[in-house]
Amino acid sequence: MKLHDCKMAPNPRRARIFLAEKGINVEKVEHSILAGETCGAAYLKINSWGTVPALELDDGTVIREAPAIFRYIEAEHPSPNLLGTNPKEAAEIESWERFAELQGMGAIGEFFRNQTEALAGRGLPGPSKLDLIPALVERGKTRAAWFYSQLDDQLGKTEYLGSKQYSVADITAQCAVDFGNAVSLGIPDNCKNVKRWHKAVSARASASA
Ligand SMILES: N[C@@H](CCC(=O)N[C@@H](CS)C(=O)NCC(=O)O)C(=O)O
Repeated sequence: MKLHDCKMAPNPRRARIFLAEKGINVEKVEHSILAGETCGAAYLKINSWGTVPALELDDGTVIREAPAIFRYIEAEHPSPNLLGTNPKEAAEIESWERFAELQGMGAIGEFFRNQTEALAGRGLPGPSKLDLIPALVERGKTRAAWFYSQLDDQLGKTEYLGSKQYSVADITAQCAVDFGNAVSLGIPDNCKNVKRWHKAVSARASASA
């Protein structure tokens, strides 16, 4: 099994943290997004969507999309549980995990991508060849503020995002927040609950993955 990866990108980090939490070591194959390797012919043969992470199994199956990787690994290695232990908890975790990707990662990605010259002509991940849209920089910032406020409300009620236990919802939110930190969209000062939670998830050994 090997993980198609890009060390500086936030979505492959979701898979790396998940694997680290499970105590699973896999070979990592680095593909530089900024150098265009994920859109190059060699990588598109592995994953025609041109995205990372992708998990390649020993039989050649390629699993794309971080949540599909989570599901596969959790089924093969159930312990420690990261997707929820009963239907209600699993649903809560999945809703927050999706929110963290779509509203957190999505907003911060929109902010970052549309002002990054190195990504000109690559308006969306993968071989889209779409123009950047500068107006999405400001929109991404506004969306990110809403993401942080929703996170803060929830983390004022629960220790972790999706449930009482640490879960994949925390992993994706952590990757989104650290992406925000890296591109000057860090945790707003008034989001004390997000700060408390971020300190806790950052202290886990998996945070360095
Ligand atoms: N929904 C996908 C997101 C994957 C994604 O967008 N990955 C980014 C890196 S953070 C990527 O592959 N970018 C390639 C590009 O920008 O061309 C998942 O869950 O894996």
